[in-house]
Amino acid sequence: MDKPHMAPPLFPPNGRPYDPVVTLNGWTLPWRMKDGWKEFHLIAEPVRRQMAPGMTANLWGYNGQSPGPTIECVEGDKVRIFVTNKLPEHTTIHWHGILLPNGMDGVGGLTQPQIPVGKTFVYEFQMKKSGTFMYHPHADEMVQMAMGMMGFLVVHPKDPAFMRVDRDFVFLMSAYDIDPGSATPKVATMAEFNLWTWNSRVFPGIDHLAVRRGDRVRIRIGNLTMTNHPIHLHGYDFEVTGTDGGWVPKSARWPEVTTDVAVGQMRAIEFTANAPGDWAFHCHKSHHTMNAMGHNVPTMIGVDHRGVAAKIMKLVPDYMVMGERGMADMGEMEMPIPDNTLPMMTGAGPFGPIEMGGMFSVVKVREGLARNDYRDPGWYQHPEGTVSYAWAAEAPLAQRKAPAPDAGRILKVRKPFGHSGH
Ligand SMILES: [Cu+2]
Repeated sequence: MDKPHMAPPLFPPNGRPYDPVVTLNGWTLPWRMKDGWKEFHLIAEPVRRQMAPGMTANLWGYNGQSPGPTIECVEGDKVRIFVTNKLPEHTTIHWHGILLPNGMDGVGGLTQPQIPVGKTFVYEFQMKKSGTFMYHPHADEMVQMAMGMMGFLVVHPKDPAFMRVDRDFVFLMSAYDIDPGSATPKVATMAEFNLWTWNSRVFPGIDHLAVRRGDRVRIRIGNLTMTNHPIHLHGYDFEVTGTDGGWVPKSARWPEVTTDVAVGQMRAIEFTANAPGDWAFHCHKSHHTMNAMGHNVPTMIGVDHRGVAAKIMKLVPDYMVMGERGMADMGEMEMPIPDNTLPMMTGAGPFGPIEMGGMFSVVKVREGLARNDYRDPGWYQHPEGTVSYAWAAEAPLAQRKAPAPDAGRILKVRKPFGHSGH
């Protein structure tokens, strides 16, 4: 797969019928039927993945892309999955959440020998239940997952009417530590990642989720990063209807607008798209909606450093004064950055800079889209009088808390330096 854009849903050409999913910035792996078995072929190999226009990373993945293609099958299917190892080291594949014979579980050393370089192994099992699953290596896991090896696995219900939705989106969350100006992740990083991705893409490279008004929508999310991600949708409340353990019974669901997806977990959320608009959809950790940046910068809010800046500019003509009013300026400033590096916060909307990066996209709910049309419908046209507006007259007096008695005192504080944590 050479394109970073979402492939149209792959309707099953044979086997049991089902309503296919769509993979954000990804695709579904075709199969062949052989003597009642559904045969898939994954090739583990180094890939190049464009994370957003302007930056491409050297990753490892499957069949030309990271994450690998989505595998779709149906409850009851007998699947045979060939795995060819074209990596420079051995690997395996573990089928996360699938109930299968122990020897098919893919844990190198424990349930099978690792797949040597250049060899092909076969996994065979029957899909006992429908749901939301994933696949990833269980061999040199730290390195192989830090390099982007993972993929989505959806098992559709045998009865297509069960849990039926109109649009079913899937993506995996992964994180990378790629120094500005470079292209290969630092695989030993444990916590300080600088690129928080959905399907190894960052905003503004992540597909929009185009939805027809009135559609029942499911979004399935899996987390293979090293931390949890509270995933937040604007404009709607939703319910978690499935996990990697199975479907959640109706009586056990509750309404949410944010659902935390912990490490190694998957969540399927559902809502009925009755409110048109461009609704932000993102991780609620504010550092996870940013792209790579140096985090070792002091807080400059309230510091007047114009005098110092003039002196520095004699030595460094390109020096930029920034941060004393906050950092929003960076959303539009044209600061020189190294090649193959994305701005920390970026993206342009109909009203100006969006000032985002990382795990951010937009659910675009529109009237009258065609049934399987996932193309970007453009920006929302707001009905007259429904957009927040500038107040032309004098602002009415607001109540404010009385200032503290010592509010006028100037505090002389040495600012603590250093910020190394997310
Ligand atoms: Cu996050």
